[in-house]
Amino acid sequence: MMGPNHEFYNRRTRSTRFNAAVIMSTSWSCLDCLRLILVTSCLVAFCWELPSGVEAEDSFCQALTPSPTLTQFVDKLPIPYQIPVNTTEISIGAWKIKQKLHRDLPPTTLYAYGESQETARFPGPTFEATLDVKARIHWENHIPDNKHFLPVDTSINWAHPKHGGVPTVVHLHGAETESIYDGHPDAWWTPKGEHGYTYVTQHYSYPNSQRPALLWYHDHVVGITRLNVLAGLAGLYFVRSPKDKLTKLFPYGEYEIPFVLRDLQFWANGSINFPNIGDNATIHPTWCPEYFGDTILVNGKAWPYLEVYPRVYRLRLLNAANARFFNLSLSEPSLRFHKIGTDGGYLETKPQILKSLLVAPAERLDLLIDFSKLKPGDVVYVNNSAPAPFPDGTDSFSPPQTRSVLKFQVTAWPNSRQARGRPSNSDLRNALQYVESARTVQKIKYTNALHRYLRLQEFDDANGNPIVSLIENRTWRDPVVDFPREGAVEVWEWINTTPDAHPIHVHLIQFKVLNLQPFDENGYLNGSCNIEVGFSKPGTCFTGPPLPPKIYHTGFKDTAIVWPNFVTRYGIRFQTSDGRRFPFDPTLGPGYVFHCHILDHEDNDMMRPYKLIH
Ligand SMILES: *[C@@H]1O[C@H](CO)[C@@H](O)[C@H](O)[C@H]1NC(C)=O
Ligand SMILES: *[C@@H]1O[C@H](CO)[C@@H](O)[C@H](O)[C@H]1NC(C)=O
Ligand SMILES: *[C@@H]1O[C@H](CO)[C@@H](O)[C@H](O)[C@H]1NC(C)=O
Ligand SMILES: *[C@@H]1O[C@H](CO)[C@@H](O)[C@H](O)[C@H]1NC(C)=O
Ligand SMILES: *[C@@H]1O[C@H](CO)[C@@H](O)[C@H](O)[C@H]1NC(C)=O
Ligand SMILES: *[C@@H]1O[C@H](CO)[C@@H](O)[C@H](O)[C@H]1NC(C)=O
Ligand SMILES: *[C@@H]1O[C@H](CO)[C@@H](O)[C@H](O)[C@H]1NC(C)=O
Ligand SMILES: [Cu+2]
Repeated sequence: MMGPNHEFYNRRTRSTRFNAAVIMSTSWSCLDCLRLILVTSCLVAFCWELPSGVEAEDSFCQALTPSPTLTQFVDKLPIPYQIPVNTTEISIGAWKIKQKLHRDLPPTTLYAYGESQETARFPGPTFEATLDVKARIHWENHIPDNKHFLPVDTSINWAHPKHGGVPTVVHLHGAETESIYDGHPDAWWTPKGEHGYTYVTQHYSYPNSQRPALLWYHDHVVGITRLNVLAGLAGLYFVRSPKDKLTKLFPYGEYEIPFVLRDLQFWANGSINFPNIGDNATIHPTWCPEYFGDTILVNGKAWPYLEVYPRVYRLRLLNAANARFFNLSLSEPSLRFHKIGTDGGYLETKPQILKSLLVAPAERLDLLIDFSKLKPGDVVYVNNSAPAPFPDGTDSFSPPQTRSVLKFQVTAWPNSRQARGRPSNSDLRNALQYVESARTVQKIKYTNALHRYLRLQEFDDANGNPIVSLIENRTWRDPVVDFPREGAVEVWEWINTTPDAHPIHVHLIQFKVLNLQPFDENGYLNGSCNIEVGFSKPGTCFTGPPLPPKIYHTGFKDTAIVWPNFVTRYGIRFQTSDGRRFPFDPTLGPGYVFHCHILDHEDNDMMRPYKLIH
């Protein structure tokens, strides 16, 4: 449940960033004015005369103007509509839309997925795929803008379409799929028909031959993923096992609730407030190391409520935020989260009974909550206690309102349903027993595994502002150096020398977190000790033994939290998550990628390509 022992790591200060944020976010101050003068060279007199807020079109990295105050829990939780997917191809577009994200907020401009502009929403439609039944989707781009409505930073590697337009490409996160359908960052397309150099097709096909799980689809264009996903290009995708459907042991239909979490910041007119002036605008005009919004949304509504009957519910949770981690808890002390699955499907261990849940960007959780002992009229809040950035942030980016997420409102059964629909209270026990009995623990041998060492490193400017974070000191554009063999078992050791926890995602496969081990960061970086010495000899930088994976690391994962000042080891088998050969040739096409899922990091080179070989 707890993070690693804090004594193990060596905090670097973040004072520059936090001080600026505290000063800038309070109100229109002299400092704001000075910074505006510096950046936009407006006149002092002009600055002082304008009323507070109105002129603040410029938005400083990590010092955003607070959003308008919004009453919490006034909007009903929306449920994205479902579309079954199978071998009959359907067309899904990216559209420019306006959507109401809160009762009192004017409609917000978004880019979103849908079959038409009228039906496009954030989150996009929920796709319902069936195990081992191919799904065909034709992904289209109908975004009419010549220029993105969010600020593109051209100083970082990005798609750079010559004829303008907003490029898009779709990654089905967690899917075990051919690389031509994986949404490779350079395989983008624009409405004008221009595309990136690894583009092959927009007619995608997903085999759905993997452990049944909740996946999600989202944009993945090189250098603007953070903008396209923030703009709304994301949605859920279930791979369902027909067996699960038949047993009906788990709450389903209206009792299975998709729960897409994210944070955003707004201007009073409803527009998304995204920084257009970077920490160090000389180096990166608009790029900002992490985007944190002060408004928490679930399924595209700010602080919604959900009416629940006194029974068991299943929550399918995704953290779709750019950078915010959530540590969720329930205000009703008698309730627990029963965690039955994660990114790669059901747990292979017993369900976990938890009071709190740490969930990083892109991670998913499959949860049961039993409201059956509660009375009509009872309310239960879902609260959040994670600092931002995680784990060493202060309150600057987690103002009090970000501590609340959603309100469950317990309601009496309608008379009509009292008789038929009301399930017995033993539901939870049966469901949990089913998960336990259905588990097939896969024994994977790591003894002869090849080890890859992947150093995560942040580079700062002279004032301590992060400028870039790299993996093995290589950029996205450096050549591929990682060529795992199809079917091989490998251990990927993430050596995190930065102050942040990074949710590191590997495409194509589901992995297991094997362990994590603390090390001396200074010694490692100055070369006085070593880590990359193989399995037989222990590295000399370690300051303690390997620790077992944390509770949020268990199960099959495609994205996991890599702690600062620890080496986190992923055990990877380059096969399907259920231990079969891939039903396609994974060595073909542009290849796969691994990256940090803090999208602001990913876009600024914390992403690398990799390719499989036979
Ligand atoms: C999450 O919050 C709970 C309190 O609600 C706390 O006990 C727990 O340590 C936190 N988890 C992490 C990983 O910080
Ligand atoms: C909304 O307000 C912001 C801040 O004043 C401004 O920059 C933006 O252009 C406005 N958007 C619209 C659509 O009016
Ligand atoms: C296949 O998907 C289409 C489009 O969503 C749907 O209309 C149809 O019912 C599905 N067919 C099957 C056999 O599920
Ligand atoms: C949880 O959030 C609710 C609603 O904002 C608040 O009233 C309550 O005090 C919070 N509980 C905790 C433990 O923070
Ligand atoms: C930007 O970085 C350069 C190089 O480190 C540094 O000289 C300059 O002071 C930085 N500017 C700001 C505004 O921090
Ligand atoms: C990273 O690579 C650059 C050249 O691309 C080199 O100048 C620098 O010394 C390297 N830094 C580290 C820490 O390896
Ligand atoms: C390297 O780091 C170690 C451990 O922090 C420290 O003891 C040592 O003095 C450093 N050496 C140099 C050359 O900076
Ligand atoms: Cu990161």
